[in-house]
Amino acid sequence: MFKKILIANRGEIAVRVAQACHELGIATVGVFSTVDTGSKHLRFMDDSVWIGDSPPQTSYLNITRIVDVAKSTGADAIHPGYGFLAENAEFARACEDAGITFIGPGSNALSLVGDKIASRNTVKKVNVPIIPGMEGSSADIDDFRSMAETIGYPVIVKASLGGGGKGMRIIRSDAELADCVAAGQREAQSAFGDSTVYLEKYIEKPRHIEFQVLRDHHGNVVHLCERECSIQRRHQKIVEETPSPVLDAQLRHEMGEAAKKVITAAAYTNAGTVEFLLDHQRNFYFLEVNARVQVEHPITEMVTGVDIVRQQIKIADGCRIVFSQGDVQQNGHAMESRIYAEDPHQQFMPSPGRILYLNEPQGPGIRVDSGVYDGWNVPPHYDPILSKLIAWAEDREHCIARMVQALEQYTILGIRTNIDFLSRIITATAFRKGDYHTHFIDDHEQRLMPKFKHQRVALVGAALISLTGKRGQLSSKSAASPQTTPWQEVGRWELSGD
Ligand code: MV4
Repeated sequence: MFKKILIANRGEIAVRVAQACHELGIATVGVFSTVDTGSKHLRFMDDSVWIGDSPPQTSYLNITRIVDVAKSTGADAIHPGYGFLAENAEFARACEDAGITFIGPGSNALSLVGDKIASRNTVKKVNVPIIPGMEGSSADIDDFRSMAETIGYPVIVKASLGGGGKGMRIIRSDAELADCVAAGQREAQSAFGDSTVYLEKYIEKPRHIEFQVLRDHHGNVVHLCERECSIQRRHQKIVEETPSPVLDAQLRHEMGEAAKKVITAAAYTNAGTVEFLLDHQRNFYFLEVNARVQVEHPITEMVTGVDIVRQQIKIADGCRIVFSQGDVQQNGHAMESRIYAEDPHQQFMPSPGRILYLNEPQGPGIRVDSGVYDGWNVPPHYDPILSKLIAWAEDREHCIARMVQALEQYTILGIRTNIDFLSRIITATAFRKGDYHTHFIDDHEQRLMPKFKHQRVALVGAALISLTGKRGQLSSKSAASPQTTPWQEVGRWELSGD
């Protein structure tokens, strides 16, 4: 087994990976940028090394520097977490060349799944359904036009090296086609350094369902069932759950087997996620492979009992997966809410700054994967995710109840967060019924957006209580102590009744 692993990341995922390392008796090397000198993840490292200035380009994306630190500290392997260099084939190759194990797929598999046109062709060969569309790009707009006529409008133009929605454009008629393809090419060039785009049939309001797969270096492959990630805003997932409210055993089996075929066809090893779109007739289509541990991996861990990060490390070390598909079971229901430092009142702009007070929820079935602490100054340079709140219970209704309570208990003062916004999603009638899709947030904007008026009333109320000293009247739950302020006593609260 590895003796020492460098964790090339920060925040909650670096903490998560360090914990898995220590459970396996593996030492950890943390890395940090200038602004991250006091970051929480470093408390979980045996050794920490400064890798550069605060901008990601000079630190967490600095391939040569990170490989050099791994060499000089004697690390045998690097875990990239998610984001930053996690799906960078050049980085995986640099690790391979330096004799350091990259904990993820090989650089060839990484290149293949990073190329949408190439992966569509690979997937098609093993008879997994792909969205009808082009199987190669073209420099000729007439090829786009004839494909659009064959599959019918609406169509969508996508960047071959794209992901996360960049370079995508929906085209609803022939009149828009040429301009949209050209705009897609320009956007792809500037975002990915490659202007290759292709056309697909546009699927209206699909559900996003992904399968977690593990594949070892001995050809063993298992899937750990699905995660439904349809609740997202601007291609950023916010709430995920498993099982999906819409899959039955038959469809789960078909999609799971398809996911394993995709991973095997790509000669992919380690943990990977196969994303599918599900349309209203319950047809599923391969979308893409995510070649990393995902933000939302904990919900799969909660229902299957499999520690995905531990499996990643063991697979990278050459171990066999010791359980088979028949051993994988979904036990109960799990849901994740992503806690972001962003302001729903200001178009969800990032809200960096000092955390003045932090109360993370706890209790039966509650897990918090957190990258922050009380007093930490959340820097503006990186993704604004603070933590992930995960709830587990024996069924979906109880899981929702636990999530609602835990969000209620979650207090972060000093910066703006999306916690109230998350509560409104979880308590929305359509969500409770499992009746949602990838356009849920747009379609329910009225109900989900915060209401300024009530916040102002709340602020005045709190100020009055503070001045008059009549504490404890707002909430019977709080045990007033002379050391605390009303803000701390009341936790999170909101006036309603519009
Ligand atoms: C689509 C689609 C509909 N039809 N492709 C968005 C991110 C990128 N990975 C793929 N995406 C989509 N591709 C076709 N042919 C709708 C989306 C999409 C989406 C997909 C998954 C989760 C959320 C989404 C939100 C909007 C659009």
